[in-house]
Amino acid sequence: MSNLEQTLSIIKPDAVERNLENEIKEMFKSNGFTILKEKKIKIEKSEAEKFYKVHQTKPFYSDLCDYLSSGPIVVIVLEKENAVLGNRELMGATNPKDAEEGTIRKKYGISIDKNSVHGSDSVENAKIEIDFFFKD
Ligand code: IDP
Ligand code: MG
Repeated sequence: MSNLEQTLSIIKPDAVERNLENEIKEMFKSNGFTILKEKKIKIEKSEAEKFYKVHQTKPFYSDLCDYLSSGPIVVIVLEKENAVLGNRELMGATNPKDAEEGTIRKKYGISIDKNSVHGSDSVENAKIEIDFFFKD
């Protein structure tokens, strides 16, 4: 049965800063994802705090929000069959040290905080996150 999904990816400041935007987008395309929407933006810390609200009790929350708002990011809506899980697999583990060979974070991630990409973790959150950046 067909299960076309959309998911939100963010190319984080560490990757944009190293000009990895096109290489990462090529990885999405060569893995069968369609880029439906994309924009390069810079967000305020208050917006990062909203986006990462689920992590507000974590010790790394403030640093995380400082980081996501520290420079330009590219927000992307990806579409594919089972896109949410597929993107999580292509991204690799949160800590690049634990990421599998061939994943984006293994290839480009620097550290657990500078791990180059974000990806929605469920279909429900994907909808919320896509709306967050693309609701007009
Ligand atoms: P995910 O990005 O793989 O979904 P989450 O657990 O949702 O990982 O965490 C969101 C982001 O917070 C991670 O991508 C990472 O940059 C950062 N993060 C997660 N855990 C830690 C930590 O233990 N120390 C510092 N930063 C962390
Ligand atoms: Mg997450």
